[in-house]
Amino acid sequence: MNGTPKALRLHIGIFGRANCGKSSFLNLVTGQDFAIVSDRAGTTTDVVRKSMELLPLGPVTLLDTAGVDDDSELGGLRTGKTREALASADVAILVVEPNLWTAFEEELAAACAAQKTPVVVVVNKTDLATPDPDWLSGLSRVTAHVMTASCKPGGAGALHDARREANREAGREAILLELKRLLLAACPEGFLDPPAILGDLLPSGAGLPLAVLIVPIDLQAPKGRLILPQVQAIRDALDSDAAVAVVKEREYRAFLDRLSSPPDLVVCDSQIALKMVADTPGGIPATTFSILFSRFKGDIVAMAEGAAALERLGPGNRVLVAEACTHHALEDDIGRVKIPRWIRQYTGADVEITHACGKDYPEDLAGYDLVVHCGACSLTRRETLWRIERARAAGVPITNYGMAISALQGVIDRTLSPFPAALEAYRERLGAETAGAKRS
Ligand SMILES: Nc1nc2c(ncn2[C@@H]2O[C@H](COP(=O)(O)OP(=O)(O)OP(=O)(O)O)[C@@H](O)[C@H]2O)c(=O)[nH]1
Ligand code: SF4
Ligand SMILES: [Mg+2]
Repeated sequence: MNGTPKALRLHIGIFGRANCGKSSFLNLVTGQDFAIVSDRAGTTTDVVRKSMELLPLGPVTLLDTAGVDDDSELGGLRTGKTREALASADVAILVVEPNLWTAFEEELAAACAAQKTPVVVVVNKTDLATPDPDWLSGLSRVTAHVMTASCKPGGAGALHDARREANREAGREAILLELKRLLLAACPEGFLDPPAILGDLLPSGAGLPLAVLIVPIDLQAPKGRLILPQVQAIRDALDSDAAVAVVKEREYRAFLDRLSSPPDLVVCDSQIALKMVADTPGGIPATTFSILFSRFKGDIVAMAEGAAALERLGPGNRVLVAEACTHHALEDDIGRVKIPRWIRQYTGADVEITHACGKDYPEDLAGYDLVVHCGACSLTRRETLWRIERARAAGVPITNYGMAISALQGVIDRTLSPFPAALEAYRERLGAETAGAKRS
């Protein structure tokens, strides 16, 4: 499966000895009683497939398999199917019981290693026995991705006990979040391949497409060069057999007037989005570098939805402005000065704004009403997706600087127009936010 086209869904196989809780774990992940669970070893007799959306990984197929140590009559066949599932898995979840690692687990791990399938070990049934710390740390020789879990079934009357049900749901959420973290870290590179930067926004077929990039050459621009996102956008346009013109903000309008036909795409620095939109005739797809990179680096739909939360910020609300690297703050620093100022001007409220730099992205985001993240140029796509996922798990909307600026300047409908799914998500969320604000 190496080099798998990115459109394919990630296949996650669940393996382990009979009765260790593979089907229970599948049910926990899906949130449904999908696979049959019983205390009789050998319950799962064939591979059970369940496709679902597992954010931030996207579409996945989970494969629940028959225990590999099953020695019943059907064992050989089942083991054969389990073997087939192992061959087709892009990531293997190895479910084990606390302090139990025998030849079966060793053989499974070796089979995964032989075919270079990344492994996540889930030590299940931790409500029955506590894993010995040495045993647990010894698993690092198999994989760096190890977690503990309990899929303990609910006792009689549990469904009627609201508190117990809430606790169980919280436990499920915690297990799911840790699983997502490990899957994100373990999954093969190909599945996290970023989408194009802008090539797919240009027309293909007859004619030479033209992208116009408006870049600021001001005091904050590095001397003698362009910054990385600008260079990457140029390269992507060239890779897409398009022509690309780079122009400063001041010359942009005159440049447009010189063209005999309109450009196919205009991209500008977020901070001049308002002017770019005013200068760009309607009908020309127009966006910002930040919005392009919110897609390339992370999840544009989540970031667009998050921008709608600006609408309901009011006094006492808390916003986290997060930057992925530490840098010397400039006088009119975007994260420290401009974004806080614009948010307060827009909302007319004394919103509380906290900053987090570098690796200090808080573990617990639950106390915030919105996270506004920087462009994350120093983070990998995996890292950015994980930050977005943590916000999502805490129920906190997240957006990025450029998306927020477009919303605060009132031009986000235009700058999101090349991305219909993101625009729709923004509008839907905005509708919900404004309805909520009117009610309260
Ligand atoms: N206490 C406890 N019981 C669990 C846990 N996970 C699963 N079980 C129980 O263990 C038994 C086996 O669970 P299954 O999910 O059917 O195990 P399996 O690995 O799919 O089993 P096979 O399909 O037979 O290979 C069931 O009685 C489950 O309720 C757990 O974390 N804690
Ligand atoms: S966008 Fe974020 S990661 Fe990139 S330089 Fe700015 S603060 Fe650092
Ligand atoms: Mg089973």
